[in-house]
Amino acid sequence: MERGYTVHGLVRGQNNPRLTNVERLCPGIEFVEGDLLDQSSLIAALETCQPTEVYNLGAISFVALSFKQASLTGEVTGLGVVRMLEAIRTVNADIRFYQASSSEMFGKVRETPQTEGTAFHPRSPYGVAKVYGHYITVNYRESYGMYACSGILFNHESERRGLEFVTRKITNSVAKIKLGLQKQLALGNLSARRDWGFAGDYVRAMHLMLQQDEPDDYVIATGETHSVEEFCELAFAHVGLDWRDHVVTDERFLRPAEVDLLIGDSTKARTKLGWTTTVSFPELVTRMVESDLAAHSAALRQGVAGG
Ligand code: G4F
Repeated sequence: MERGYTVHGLVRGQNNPRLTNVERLCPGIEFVEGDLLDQSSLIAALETCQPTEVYNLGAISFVALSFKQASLTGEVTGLGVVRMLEAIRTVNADIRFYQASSSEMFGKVRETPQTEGTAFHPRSPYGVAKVYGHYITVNYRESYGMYACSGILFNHESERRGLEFVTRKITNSVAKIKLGLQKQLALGNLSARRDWGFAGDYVRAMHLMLQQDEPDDYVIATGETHSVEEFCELAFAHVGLDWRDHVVTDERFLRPAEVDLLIGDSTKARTKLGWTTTVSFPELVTRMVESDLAAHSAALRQGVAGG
């Protein structure tokens, strides 16, 4: 929107509770009804908005949930992509398309670091569905000459991250523990390693991909990897606490199959798109902890003021 775009957000369901959140965070977005499960609704949405660019970030994106709702994940996260591509082909084949592919496609990694050429070995129904989304995007580009790009994004975080994901779960708990609102934080696999970057930087990469002369696929990553344990250590230390005094492990948060290590090589994006990161790992942890601290402190003050 800062770049002068009119932005339409696709909303599904009768009374989607997330609508209020998005309206609060990004006032000015225009909403249009549509559902990745429903082909005709996507065609209608494109006919209404007449977009020049479509960013498909829609998915069941929580890996743990995908094990419990595997076929729904396939429908939304996988087949949803082909429905959107078909809608574009029907309404206006010149629309530029961005598919949010994921480093979860690398899964049980075949090489380190992972590049655009690394073979996929997904470890969850989510990862499998994303592999389908990735290849159908490549296929529509090759078959129909569509301007379709796939961004293979490694984990990207910010203070807007959902509380179910490990980074925000940690920073939110750190804030609550610091303020005396919570005592312990229960986590699953502490030794999993991720390449965590700042979401704002990654959104710039998505936009850059659609401004090139030719469509292509790009890995977007920081090139650093850190464990969940390291994330805890930094987050707790930021408020003067020792993570070992508060973190417990709980097998309920372990996954049937785990992705142990992710670290991306984004040389292609850095060279061809001129893309760079602006937020370091310690800065990312700090800004997320600070944001949760501010929110819980404010709520506490209001609670006290209101009796
Ligand atoms: O934060 P996570 O749930 O993210 P995950 O599974 O890496 O997926 C995220 O990044 C992908 C990009 O690579 C996206 F495609 C995807 O949509 C999503 O945004 O888990 C990170 C790691 C995992 O290894 C998990 O097992 O943290 C480990 N973990 C340990 N304890 C936990 C917990 N994860 C969660 N969510 N909750 C825990 O208590």
